[in-house]
Amino acid sequence: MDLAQPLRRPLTVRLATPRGFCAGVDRAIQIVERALEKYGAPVYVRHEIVHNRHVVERLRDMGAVFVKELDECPDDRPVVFSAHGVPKAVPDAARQRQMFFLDATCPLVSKVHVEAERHHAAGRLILLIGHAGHPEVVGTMGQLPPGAVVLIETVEDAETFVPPPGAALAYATQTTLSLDDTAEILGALKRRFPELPDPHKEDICYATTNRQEAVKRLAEGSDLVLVVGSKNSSNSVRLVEVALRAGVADARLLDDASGLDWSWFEGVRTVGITAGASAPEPLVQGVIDALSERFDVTQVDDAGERETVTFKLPRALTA
Ligand code: 2E6
Ligand code: F3S
Repeated sequence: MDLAQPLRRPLTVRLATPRGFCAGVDRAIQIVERALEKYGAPVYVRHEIVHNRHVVERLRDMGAVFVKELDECPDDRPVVFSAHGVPKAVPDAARQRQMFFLDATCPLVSKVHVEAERHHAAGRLILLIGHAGHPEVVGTMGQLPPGAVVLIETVEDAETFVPPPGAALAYATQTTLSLDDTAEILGALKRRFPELPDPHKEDICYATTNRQEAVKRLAEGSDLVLVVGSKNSSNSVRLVEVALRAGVADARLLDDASGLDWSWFEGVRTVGITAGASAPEPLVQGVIDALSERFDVTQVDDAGERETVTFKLPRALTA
C-alpha cells in the first residue's frame, strides 16, 4: 500500500441496462461509415447523423461533411439523411437534382411517417405530440401538406386546441418523448375527444421506453444519476428529467468524462450511470475510469434486459 496516497472514499457505481446505442442509431452510423468505404470521401450528411458530438466529430474526421440543408451539397457526391427523418421535399429535391442519396431515417420514424400519411388519406386531422423545431417533428410534419398536422407540445395545448368543425382526429407522437408526460397529454386529449385511440398507442419507440424504465430503477437507489449524451439529444435530455421525476436528488447530462464536476459528488455514496440512445459506450467507460481514479469504486450492473433489435442497411450498401 502506498502510504503517501490519501485513502479514496468508497463510491458505488450502478450501471443501467439497457443504455446507449439503439438499433436506429447503430444503423445510421453504419450507413455513413459504409458510404465512406464504398464511395470515398467526402460523403455529405444532412443534419447531424445522430445528436451526439463525439459521433459527429469521429465521422467528420473520416471524411463526412455535415450540412444543414441539401442546397449546401454538390450534385455529384452521395448524401445521407439523418436518423431523425426529413420532410418529403428533401428527397424530392435530391431526385430532381439526380443526386445519389441514402436515407438513414430510423425505420421506427419512417413507420410514424407512413401512419401519418394513412390518417391523412382517411381524411383525419393529425395531432402530433412533440417538440417544436426538433428535426423529427419537422420531418414528420413535412410528410404532409401544411395544415394537415397540428403540433401539440403541452397539456395546455391539448386543453386549448380547437379543431375545425366536424374534423375527424388522429394522433401521432415523436419517438423520444417522456412516457409519463405523453400519457398526461394524451389523457387530456382523450377526455376532450373520446373517439381518439387509447393513449398506449403512442409512437414512443422501444429504445426510449426501455431506457426510461431503466433510469427509473437506477434513480430509486442512487444519490446522483449521470446521463452520458449531448445537449441536443432529446432522448438523453428526457432521461435526466425522468430520473429527477423518479425522485433522485440530482441528475446531470454530460458529453463525456471531461464534463464531470466533482462538486456534484458531495455526500454521494451511490451514483447511477446511463447513456442516451446516441451516446457511444466508450464514453460511459471513460466516465467510470475517471470516477475510479478519484474514488474507491464498486461497480454494480443493473439486471435489466438486453435488447436484440436490429435494422437492415439500405440495399445499395450491402449489394
Ligand atoms: C432518430 C430518432 C430518434 O434528439 P433525439 O433523441 O431524437 O435524437 P438522437 O440522435 O439523440 O437519438 C437517436 C434518435 C434518432 N432518436
Ligand atoms: Fe429509432 Fe428509437 Fe433509436 S426511433 S433511432 S430506435 S431512439
